[in-house]
Amino acid sequence: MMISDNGVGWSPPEPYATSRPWTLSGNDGPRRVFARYRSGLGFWSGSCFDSILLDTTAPRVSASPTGGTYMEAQYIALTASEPSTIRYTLDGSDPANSPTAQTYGAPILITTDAKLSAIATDAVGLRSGTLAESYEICTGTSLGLSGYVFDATRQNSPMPLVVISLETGQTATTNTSGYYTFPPATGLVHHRFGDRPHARLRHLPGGSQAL
Ligand SMILES: [Ca+2]
Repeated sequence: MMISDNGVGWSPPEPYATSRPWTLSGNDGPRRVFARYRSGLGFWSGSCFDSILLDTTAPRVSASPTGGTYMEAQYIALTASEPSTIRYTLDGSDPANSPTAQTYGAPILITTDAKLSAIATDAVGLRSGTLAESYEICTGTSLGLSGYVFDATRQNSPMPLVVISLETGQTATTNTSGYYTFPPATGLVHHRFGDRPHARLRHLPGGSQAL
Protein backbone atom coordinates (compact mmCIF):
# COMPACT_ATOMS: atom_id res chain seq x y z
CA MET A 1 0.00 0.00 0.00
CA MET A 2 1.01 3.65 -0.36
CA ILE A 3 -0.09 6.75 1.57
CA SER A 4 -0.33 10.36 0.47
CA ASP A 5 -1.63 13.62 1.89
CA ASN A 6 -2.30 15.14 -1.52
CA GLY A 7 -3.08 12.21 -3.84
CA VAL A 8 -0.10 13.08 -6.01
CA GLY A 9 3.10 12.32 -4.12
CA TRP A 10 3.06 8.86 -2.51
CA SER A 11 4.99 7.11 0.22
CA PRO A 12 7.14 4.15 -0.87
CA PRO A 13 5.15 0.88 -1.19
CA GLU A 14 4.93 -0.99 2.11
CA PRO A 15 3.18 -4.11 3.42
CA TYR A 16 -0.55 -3.72 3.96
CA ALA A 17 -1.69 -2.85 7.47
CA THR A 18 -5.08 -1.83 8.87
CA SER A 19 -3.58 1.17 10.64
CA ARG A 20 -0.44 3.21 10.36
CA PRO A 21 0.94 6.41 11.91
CA TRP A 22 0.97 9.24 9.39
CA THR A 23 2.27 12.72 10.01
CA LEU A 24 0.38 15.46 8.22
CA SER A 25 2.43 18.37 7.02
CA GLY A 26 1.30 21.95 6.67
CA ASN A 27 -1.10 24.13 8.58
CA ASP A 28 -4.10 23.30 10.74
CA GLY A 29 -7.41 22.84 8.94
CA PRO A 30 -9.45 20.26 6.97
CA ARG A 31 -7.11 17.67 5.44
CA ARG A 32 -7.35 14.47 3.43
CA VAL A 33 -5.30 11.29 3.64
CA PHE A 34 -5.14 9.12 0.50
CA ALA A 35 -4.27 5.44 0.13
CA ARG A 36 -3.70 3.00 -2.73
CA TYR A 37 -3.48 -0.76 -2.51
CA ARG A 38 -1.81 -3.35 -4.68
CA SER A 39 -3.51 -6.67 -5.38
CA GLY A 40 -1.80 -10.04 -5.17
CA LEU A 41 -1.53 -9.92 -8.95
CA GLY A 42 0.44 -6.66 -8.77
CA PHE A 43 -2.27 -4.22 -9.88
CA TRP A 44 -2.55 -0.89 -8.03
CA SER A 45 -5.99 0.34 -7.02
CA GLY A 46 -7.24 3.82 -7.62
CA SER A 47 -6.79 6.17 -4.69
CA CYS A 48 -9.29 6.49 -1.89
CA PHE A 49 -9.26 9.04 0.87
CA ASP A 50 -10.74 10.07 4.18
CA SER A 51 -10.95 13.52 5.75
CA ILE A 52 -9.61 14.80 9.04
CA LEU A 53 -9.56 18.13 10.83
CA LEU A 54 -5.94 18.80 11.74
CA ASP A 55 -5.81 20.90 14.89
CA THR A 56 -2.54 21.30 16.77
CA THR A 57 -3.30 24.73 18.29
CA ALA A 58 -4.72 25.19 21.78
CA PRO A 59 -7.35 27.91 22.14
CA ARG A 60 -6.82 31.11 24.08
CA VAL A 61 -9.43 32.60 26.38
CA SER A 62 -9.84 36.23 27.38
CA ALA A 63 -12.20 38.29 29.53
CA SER A 64 -13.75 41.67 28.88
CA PRO A 65 -13.57 43.82 30.85
CA THR A 66 -10.34 42.62 32.40
CA GLY A 67 -9.89 42.46 36.16
CA GLY A 68 -9.68 45.62 38.21
CA THR A 69 -11.63 47.86 40.54
CA TYR A 70 -15.09 48.91 39.39
CA MET A 71 -17.60 51.16 41.06
CA GLU A 72 -20.60 49.18 39.82
CA ALA A 73 -21.55 45.62 38.94
CA GLN A 74 -20.03 44.28 35.75
CA TYR A 75 -21.00 41.86 33.02
CA ILE A 76 -17.90 39.83 32.15
CA ALA A 77 -17.76 38.40 28.63
CA LEU A 78 -15.47 35.44 27.97
CA THR A 79 -14.15 34.85 24.47
CA ALA A 80 -12.13 31.98 23.02
CA SER A 81 -9.86 32.32 20.01
CA GLU A 82 -11.65 29.44 18.26
CA PRO A 83 -14.86 27.46 18.83
CA SER A 84 -14.45 26.07 22.32
CA THR A 85 -16.20 25.12 25.51
CA ILE A 86 -15.33 27.57 28.28
CA ARG A 87 -15.47 26.56 31.94
CA TYR A 88 -15.05 29.11 34.69
CA THR A 89 -15.17 29.72 38.42
CA LEU A 90 -15.59 32.94 40.37
CA ASP A 91 -13.82 31.80 43.53
CA GLY A 92 -10.38 31.34 42.04
CA SER A 93 -10.59 27.53 42.06
CA ASP A 94 -9.38 25.50 39.08
CA PRO A 95 -12.18 25.39 36.49
CA ALA A 96 -10.83 22.05 35.20
CA ASN A 97 -11.91 20.16 38.31
CA SER A 98 -13.59 22.51 40.78
CA PRO A 99 -17.09 21.58 41.97
CA THR A 100 -18.05 25.24 41.53
CA ALA A 101 -17.03 25.34 37.85
CA GLN A 102 -19.70 26.29 35.35
CA THR A 103 -19.93 26.18 31.58
CA TYR A 104 -19.93 29.64 30.08
CA GLY A 105 -22.97 30.61 28.07
CA ALA A 106 -23.58 34.33 28.39
CA PRO A 107 -21.82 37.29 30.01
CA ILE A 108 -21.41 36.75 33.76
CA LEU A 109 -22.91 39.34 36.09
CA ILE A 110 -20.50 40.12 38.94
CA THR A 111 -21.99 42.13 41.79
CA THR A 112 -19.37 41.37 44.43
CA ASP A 113 -15.63 40.84 44.47
CA ALA A 114 -14.67 37.81 42.40
CA LYS A 115 -11.63 35.87 41.32
CA LEU A 116 -12.37 34.65 37.83
CA SER A 117 -10.58 31.58 36.50
CA ALA A 118 -11.40 30.25 33.04
CA ILE A 119 -10.18 27.67 30.57
CA ALA A 120 -11.24 26.93 27.00
CA THR A 121 -11.22 23.47 25.42
CA ASP A 122 -11.43 23.20 21.64
CA ALA A 123 -13.19 20.59 19.50
CA VAL A 124 -10.29 18.14 19.65
CA GLY A 125 -9.74 18.54 23.38
CA LEU A 126 -6.80 20.93 23.38
CA ARG A 127 -7.00 23.16 26.44
CA SER A 128 -5.97 26.76 26.91
CA GLY A 129 -3.91 28.02 29.77
CA THR A 130 -5.88 29.22 32.79
CA LEU A 131 -7.06 32.80 32.63
CA ALA A 132 -7.05 34.52 36.02
CA GLU A 133 -8.66 37.93 36.61
CA SER A 134 -9.56 39.60 39.91
CA TYR A 135 -12.50 41.98 40.16
CA GLU A 136 -13.19 44.38 42.99
CA ILE A 137 -16.72 45.70 42.92
CA CYS A 138 -17.20 48.76 45.12
CA THR A 139 -20.92 49.37 45.44
CA GLY A 140 -23.03 51.13 47.99
CA THR A 141 -23.19 54.74 49.05
CA SER A 142 -20.15 56.74 48.10
CA LEU A 143 -18.92 59.18 50.70
CA GLY A 144 -17.06 62.22 49.51
CA LEU A 145 -13.66 63.12 50.79
CA SER A 146 -12.70 66.70 51.49
CA GLY A 147 -9.22 67.01 50.19
CA TYR A 148 -8.63 63.29 50.36
CA VAL A 149 -5.50 63.03 52.49
CA PHE A 150 -4.27 65.97 54.45
CA ASP A 151 -1.60 64.36 56.55
CA ALA A 152 0.62 61.46 55.66
CA THR A 153 3.71 60.49 57.51
CA ARG A 154 5.96 58.01 55.85
CA GLN A 155 8.08 56.88 58.73
CA ASN A 156 5.61 54.22 59.75
CA SER A 157 6.02 50.75 58.40
CA PRO A 158 4.82 48.82 56.54
CA MET A 159 2.15 51.38 55.60
CA PRO A 160 2.15 55.11 56.20
CA LEU A 161 -0.29 56.44 58.76
CA VAL A 162 -2.79 58.58 56.91
CA VAL A 163 -5.50 60.79 58.30
CA ILE A 164 -8.74 60.71 56.28
CA SER A 165 -11.33 63.45 56.52
CA LEU A 166 -14.96 63.17 55.45
CA GLU A 167 -17.19 66.02 54.36
CA THR A 168 -19.04 65.50 57.65
CA GLY A 169 -15.92 66.64 59.46
CA GLN A 170 -15.13 63.25 60.88
CA THR A 171 -11.61 61.97 60.65
CA ALA A 172 -10.01 58.59 60.91
CA THR A 173 -6.41 57.46 60.89
CA THR A 174 -5.09 54.40 59.19
CA ASN A 175 -3.43 51.72 61.24
CA THR A 176 -0.04 50.33 60.32
CA SER A 177 -1.69 47.87 57.95
CA GLY A 178 -3.25 50.73 56.05
CA TYR A 179 -6.85 50.22 57.16
CA TYR A 180 -9.12 52.92 58.42
CA THR A 181 -12.61 52.79 59.87
CA PHE A 182 -15.25 55.41 60.42
CA PRO A 183 -17.82 54.89 63.15
CA PRO A 184 -21.25 53.54 62.20
CA ALA A 185 -22.87 56.97 62.48
CA THR A 186 -21.66 57.66 58.97
CA GLY A 187 -22.17 54.12 57.80
CA LEU A 188 -19.22 51.95 58.57
CA VAL A 189 -16.41 52.65 56.18
CA HIS A 190 -13.41 50.42 56.12
CA HIS A 191 -10.74 50.70 53.55
CA ARG A 192 -7.09 50.20 52.93
CA PHE A 193 -5.14 53.18 51.84
CA GLY A 194 -1.89 53.06 49.96
CA ASP A 195 -2.49 50.83 46.96
CA ARG A 196 -4.50 53.36 44.98
CA PRO A 197 -3.76 56.87 43.76
CA HIS A 198 -6.30 58.26 46.18
CA ALA A 199 -8.56 56.88 48.85
CA ARG A 200 -11.79 55.28 47.67
CA LEU A 201 -14.45 54.62 50.24
CA ARG A 202 -16.64 51.59 50.53
CA HIS A 203 -19.87 52.02 52.47
CA LEU A 204 -20.82 48.83 54.23
CA PRO A 205 -23.99 49.28 56.31
CA GLY A 206 -23.88 45.69 57.52
CA GLY A 207 -20.35 45.68 58.83
CA SER A 208 -16.76 46.13 57.92
CA GLN A 209 -14.74 44.19 55.46
CA ALA A 210 -11.03 44.16 54.87
CA LEU A 211 -10.31 44.57 51.18
CA1 LIG B 1 -7.49 24.19 18.22
